[in-house]
Amino acid sequence: MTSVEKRDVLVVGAGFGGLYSLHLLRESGFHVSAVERGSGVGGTWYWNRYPGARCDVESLQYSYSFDDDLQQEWEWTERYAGQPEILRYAEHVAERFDLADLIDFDTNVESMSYDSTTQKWTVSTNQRTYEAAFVVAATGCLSTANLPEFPGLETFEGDVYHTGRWPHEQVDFTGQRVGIIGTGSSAVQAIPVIASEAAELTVFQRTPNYSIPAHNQPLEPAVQAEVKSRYDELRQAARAERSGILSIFPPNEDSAREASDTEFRARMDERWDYGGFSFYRSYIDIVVDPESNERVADYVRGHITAKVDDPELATLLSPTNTIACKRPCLDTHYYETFNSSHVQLIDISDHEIETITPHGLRVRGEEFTFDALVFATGFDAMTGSLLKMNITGVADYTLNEAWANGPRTYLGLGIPSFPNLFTVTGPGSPSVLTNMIMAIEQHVEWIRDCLVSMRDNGYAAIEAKPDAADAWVSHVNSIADQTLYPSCNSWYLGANIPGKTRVFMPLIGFPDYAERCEEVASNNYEGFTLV
Ligand code: NA7
Repeated sequence: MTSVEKRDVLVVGAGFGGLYSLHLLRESGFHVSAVERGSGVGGTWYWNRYPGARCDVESLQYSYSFDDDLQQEWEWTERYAGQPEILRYAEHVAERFDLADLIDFDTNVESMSYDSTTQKWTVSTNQRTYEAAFVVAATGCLSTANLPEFPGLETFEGDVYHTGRWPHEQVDFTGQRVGIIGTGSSAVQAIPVIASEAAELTVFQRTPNYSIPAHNQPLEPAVQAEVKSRYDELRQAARAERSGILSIFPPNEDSAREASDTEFRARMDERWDYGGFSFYRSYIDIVVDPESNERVADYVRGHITAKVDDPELATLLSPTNTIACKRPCLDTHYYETFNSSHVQLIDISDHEIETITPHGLRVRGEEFTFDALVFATGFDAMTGSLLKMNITGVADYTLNEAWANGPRTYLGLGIPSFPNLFTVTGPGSPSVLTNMIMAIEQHVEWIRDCLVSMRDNGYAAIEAKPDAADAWVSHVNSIADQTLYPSCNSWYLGANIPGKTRVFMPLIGFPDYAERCEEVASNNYEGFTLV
């Protein structure tokens, strides 16, 4: 008989959510460990090693705030950190806080089920079985790659890559004919870098995307020192922002629709020249008022037209949908890359890729030949990794059944019928609409406080109440419905995955959310049943 590893808490995932969970829960006296399907820590940053992979949140903000020595001592080198630097940071955190020994790597959860009698989870993995009173699913929001079922894919004789599962060894496209499918954030980052190596790069675009220049640059030591001298104050100010991200531009209540042409142009130019997501803080109503939205969209299209030499190509690269309802992209010379004669854009908005062939692919009745194919086709976001774990809760009810009509959580932290299971940055929480590390810290601290409170008060099980979850799902959707977010086929809605129920998954607005979580805790975990 194989032995069962017993834990107070089993954490699934060793990305930023998992690492912080391990640290805090061990510090609070729980017997805790983690399972991680990768061979190292870092989560998203472990898997997404594609050329040009970079965080769109500035490095001085996209970092842990929980330990002052860590935030003071770690030196970032660029305004936006690249994947290798963020991965080094995650590895440093694991080493600094002595976490690696708590992690079972190369360990994939195959199934887990809750026993209502023992009030424990049994978690089966490809390596061993665990029994834990609590499971913390720190499985990431963008961690299950979406590779659509293109017919003939297995016949392709060249190299195949997915941006979200990039190999660890250096990939060199020098002299190669490369085809890339997709024009989301990952592609927007990868295309300029792959183009700088490849002999020919062909981009297959189903929907064009709005992208704002990142204006990445080396981080001046004086800037870094200044931020570090006021870190606590800045972190606190960030938590008071809707997105949890601070901008050098103060928020305002102005409407883009009402601005004069001169005022509008000056403000937008200033944000464009500064770069980054501050662009979207220029006016309060960009994701609320269709006219304001269109005015800002048109401003970006003007830049695309100015950057791309061939007017027809500029038109093809110019989106017409609502700006910012799909996750906005930041880039370094994305549109300019299409001015190179070895880069071509193939518009497939009206044509599915018919088949992958041994030497390339066929679309619009035309055959394209490649040495390598790159799929930048995104993720089964927010629910994909949770549903893949084959989770069975009380009375043999599976998570796949529970979420057949979309994810149903309370606060994005708990799920009715699945007691003692917490989701870090789960659907229904601000998560991907914020600075993820900040959202992770808030969630993990809430979970730790909850577990300590249960231990102190002699409770063994906590479960979200069905009516609390129903009300929460309605709340998340009613907030989204007041905006333009649900108006296009984004992964926020699950609309990028064929057959996935269309439900707006993240909650807009971090500060109100964090306050609500605190209220719930101080009202003796209102909306949860404790036994
Ligand atoms: P995204 O943003 O989901 O982009 C995926 C891209 O792949 C997008 O352009 C899709 O076109 C395209 N796609 C997906 N399926 C197909 C098929 N079947 N045929 C052609 N094209 C397809 O994923 P990313 O990895 O770029 O970014 C995900 C997040 O990671 C990002 O938002 C950041 O938060 C970090 P579509 O738009 O669906 O027409």
